[in-house]
Order: sequence, then structure tokens, then C-alpha cells
Amino acid sequence: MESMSGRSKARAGFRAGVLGALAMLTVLLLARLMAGVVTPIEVAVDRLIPRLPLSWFEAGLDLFGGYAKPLLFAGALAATVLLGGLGGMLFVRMRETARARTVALTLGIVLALLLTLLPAAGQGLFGGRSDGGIWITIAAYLVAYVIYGATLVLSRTQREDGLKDAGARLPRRAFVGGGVRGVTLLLLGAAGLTAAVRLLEKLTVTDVRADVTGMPPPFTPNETFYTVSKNAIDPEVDASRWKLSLGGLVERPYELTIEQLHSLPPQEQGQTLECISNPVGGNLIGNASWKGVPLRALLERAGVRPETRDIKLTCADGYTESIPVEKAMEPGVLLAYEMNGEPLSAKHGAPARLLVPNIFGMKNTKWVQKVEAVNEDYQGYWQKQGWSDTATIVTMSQLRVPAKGARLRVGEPVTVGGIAFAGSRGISRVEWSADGGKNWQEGRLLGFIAPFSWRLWEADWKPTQAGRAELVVRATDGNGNTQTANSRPTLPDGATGYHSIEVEVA
Ligand SMILES: Nc1nc2c(c(=O)[nH]1)N[C@H]1C(S)=C(S)[C@@H](COP(=O)(O)O)O[C@H]1N2
Ligand SMILES: [Mo]
Repeated sequence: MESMSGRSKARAGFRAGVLGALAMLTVLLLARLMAGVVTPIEVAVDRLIPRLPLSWFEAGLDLFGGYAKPLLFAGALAATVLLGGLGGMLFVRMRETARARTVALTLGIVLALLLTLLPAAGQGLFGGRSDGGIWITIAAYLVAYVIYGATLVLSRTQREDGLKDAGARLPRRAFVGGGVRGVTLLLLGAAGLTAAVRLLEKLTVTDVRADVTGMPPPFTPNETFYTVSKNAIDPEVDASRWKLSLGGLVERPYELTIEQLHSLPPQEQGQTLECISNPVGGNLIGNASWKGVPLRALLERAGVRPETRDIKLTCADGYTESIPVEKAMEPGVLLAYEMNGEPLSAKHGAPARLLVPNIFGMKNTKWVQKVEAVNEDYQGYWQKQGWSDTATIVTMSQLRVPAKGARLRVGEPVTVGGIAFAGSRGISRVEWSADGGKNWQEGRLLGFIAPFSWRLWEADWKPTQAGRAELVVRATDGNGNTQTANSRPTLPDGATGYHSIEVEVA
């Protein structure tokens, strides 16, 4: 067992370490908010997620839903503070000379820099992941770590000074010293709090729901269009400084500014986006009209070499993805900069995002920075974790009206309806059942929207029997294949099974 003084020393060290870590995080978060410098915490979480076993990932999503991501980020912040405290405990234990402590601290800072900058670089930091650029990132990290070290040194010196000249110190000086420390702490606290509040506003939470109610319009308004990303904080790319680079296995690599992209012949098309983690009956689906430049035109200008297998995409948030080169050359694959007639918003991937018909949202990369021809079957961010690489849209259908649990009356007509989607295969038929799937009737397909868009459907129903009724829907794609009734979870290829809701008939 340790002596009392050893223990209280450890406690003081821990406290100093926690304080230092809080100061360090304040610097990092302020740099994040003001200069777009990606924090080492985000980089660490980013590296961790694809390495988590799929079952853990699934359990986390089941438990916390859309809050899993911000919670993980908060957890990583808390872990950093704890680590800072442990570092303080270690430091206070060092009984060596002041010089040895200085050397230890300097080495610690250099090591911390290496350990955090290298993984960040691995995620494309030096290719422009951070809005702030390389030097401001290095500077912000350095300042943050030095502040942590300084807190340890100062709190230690303060303590020792306090012991040495406890009696000798003039009360006035001690008072002034205390005042300076108080003001510093106050400023630090205020800055930290401001950063924390602004950060909370920026945290992206994925709103996952099932059994959504209300017949959707053919085109989902931008404001209500679902958003999904891997990030705790999404990038806000400065379009005026943005450049798209096209390279890899090409004859003529080149770069495009946003003006140059806008000046190329545009193409506009409807396309439904659906997240591969959309549950049966879920809300992670929407349809929009997208305007952009066909990827094929951009690739042809670069001259893709014949040995190319995949086109790899690298994005401002360090996200990477790939599609087979044959897919990339299909006429519907678009580098889009407009959504429903408005400039693409930051959360949907401004200044430009990829649209890949017939493939789940995952490969419709946002904030694209780099397009590369590669000679391998490149495994992207989620594939490394085990999600589908082909990620072909699974035929699906949903009931949106009447609402789940609606109270209907015998003999009173009601509209049954919703959506159906099968990617570029299209929808040839929607059937619905009012008795849990024993008897099926054909629904009406509403107006055709676009080859890659969902189809809305409706049917008229006059309930004939009082009691509970189970409404079910199923769709048949353009190839004549009816969706499967077998339920399967979203991981790793997308959910299957019929959507059903219960209503009350009185
Ligand atoms: N750069 C980048 N692109 C990304 C993602 C991401 O995390 N980073 N998430 C993907 C996923 S999983 C989906 S479902 C779609 C969602 O696009 P939306 O938010 O515009 O609806 O974006 C995709 N593109
Ligand atoms: Mo997704």
C-alpha cells in the first residue's frame, strides 16, 4: 500500500492531468470549429469503427440507434480526459531532475504528434482532409499537446514552490498569482464551454425510424431528405478552395475547380437514395432530382488505362469507396452539385457528390475530392468492416398510409399506399394484403418518375370486418422478381422482408 503522501501526490497529478487534458481538448475543439482542423479523437474513432467486429457494431446500433455515433465521440472525449489524468499521475511520480522531466515531456509531445498525425495522414489529411490544411493542423496539435505538458509542469512547480517558500511568500504575490490562475481558468472554462456548445450543435445524429406515416411527394424536399454519414461532425468544404483531382491509372491526370465542373455539359436525373442500413419500413430513403456531370465524361477526359479495375473515391472526411470501372462508365453515374434545383447543401455533400444508380447510399460518396483509377478491387470504409461490396439495391416496398394503429370503420373507404423501390430494375407491380398476407390484391402504380427512382403506389380499401387487420405489402421488380418474404437484418447486404402494419377496424 502507498503512503498517504504518495496517494495525495497521485491525486494531485491526476487532477493536473485532467485539467491539462481539458485545456488540450479546448484548443483542439476550437481549432475544429474555427479552422476545420480534424481532431485526433475523430481520427481515432474513424480508425476504430471499421475495425469493430460487425456484431459489436450491430449491438451498438441496436442499443443506441442514431445516437451511437455521437455517444462514441463523447466516450472518446471522456477517455481522452481519463488518459490525460493517468498521464498526470505518471508525470508526478517521476522523481528525476527537472531536466529529465523536460526531456520526458518533450519526447511525450513528439510521440503524441507522431501517433496522431500519422493516422490522420493515412486518412488523407495531407491530401486535404482537413479544411485547415497540413500546417494549421500540425500547429493546432502541437499547441494542444504543449498546453497539456505545461499544465503538468506548472501545477507541479506551483506545488513545490508552495512547499518551499510557504512562509516566505508575500501574501500579496500569492493573491495576484491566485488571481491570474483564476482568470486563466475562467477564460479556459468559458472557451471550452463555448466550443462544447457549438460542437453539440454540429454533431450529426442519424434519425432512424420505421413505420413512417404520410404519403410522400414524388420528390423528397431537401429539408426532410434523410442524412447519413460516418462522422460525428460533417465536413464543410470551402467550394472556392475545392479542387477535384482525377488521377491514378490514367493517361492525363488533371484537376477541376468548381467553376470548371459547373461549365461542363450537365445532366439532370431523378434518383432514389437508400441507406443499406435502412430497416424494413424505415425512413432512410428519399428521392431527388440531381444535376451534375456524368462521371464517364470526367474519366474519358483523363483516359482510363485498360488495366483499371475500380474507380476509387476519396472524400473530405477521409471516407473512401470504390465502384467497378464498368459501373463508373454507366451513363447514370453522376458527380452531382445540385439537388432538387438547389445547390447541394453541406450535409448532402457539397460541393460535389457521387450518385450511383442501383447501389445503396454508401457508395454515393459525399464531399468527393479525389477520383482514382486503381488496379485492384478496392475495399472502402464500410467494406473493411464487412458490409457488402456490390451493395446492389434490394427490392423493397412500404406502407405509408394509413398510419400504423389507425382507427378505421367498417364500410368507410380508406386509401392504402406507400412506396416501392428496386433501383434501376424498376417496379412492375405492387400487391397488398389486408389479412396478414393470406390474400393479395394489386395496387395502383402512380405516375412514373424516373428510371432510377422509386414508385409511389395506392389502393382503395373498404374494411368489411371489425377487429385488428394486418396490412402487408410486397413489390415485384422490372425483371419480374417479387421481393422475398424472408426477414434478414440490414447487415451486411441490406434488410429483406415484407413491411406490415396493424390497424384497428371498428
Ligand atoms: N464522404 C462520405 N460520403 C458518404 C458517407 C460518408 O460517411 N462520408 N455516407 C454514405 C452513406 S452510408 C449514405 S446512406 C449516403 C447518404 O447520403 P445523404 O446523407 O445525402 O442522404 O451518403 C454516403 N456518402
Ligand atoms: Mo448508408
